[in-house]
Amino acid sequence: MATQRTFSIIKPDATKRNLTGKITAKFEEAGLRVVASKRIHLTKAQAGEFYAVHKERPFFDELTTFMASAPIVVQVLEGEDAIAKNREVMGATNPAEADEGTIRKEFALSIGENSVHGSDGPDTAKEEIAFFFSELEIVG
Ligand code: DAT
Ligand code: MG
Repeated sequence: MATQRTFSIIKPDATKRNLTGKITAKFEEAGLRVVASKRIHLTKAQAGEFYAVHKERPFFDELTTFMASAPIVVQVLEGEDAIAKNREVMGATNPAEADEGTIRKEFALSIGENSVHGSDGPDTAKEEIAFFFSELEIVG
């Protein structure tokens, strides 16, 4: 597996609790390199655009309200098999089902306030990176 890039969000529940550094350290310890990073505050409409794939789901309103409730940190992570590796470090969507040592096991508050987002495949990684970053902002 070659070097890959994936897209990550440190979500509002985590930025509010000042966990940006602790979560970033988990990525770095797993061999992922932060090659782009910025702190932003989404509008609810922007959160809806980003999570458009979930717009028919019952939790869509809760999800987009939450994602616009406080700042987030968006990052591009680079490394060997970065997409799968990031999903591994994140842990299961529901923290009650997440493995020991994962970010969600350690930090997530609930299935909704689950501290991190990570791309689920190469196509979504590409789309999600382009949603937030220009090529000039990504420095490998
Ligand atoms: P993941 O973030 O692990 O890729 P997902 O893509 O299925 O999970 O869902 C996106 C986000 O939506 C998830 O991180 C939190 C929220 N979500 C998912 N299922 C939910 C539920 N049953 N209740 C509330 N929020 C939920
Ligand atoms: Mg997902």
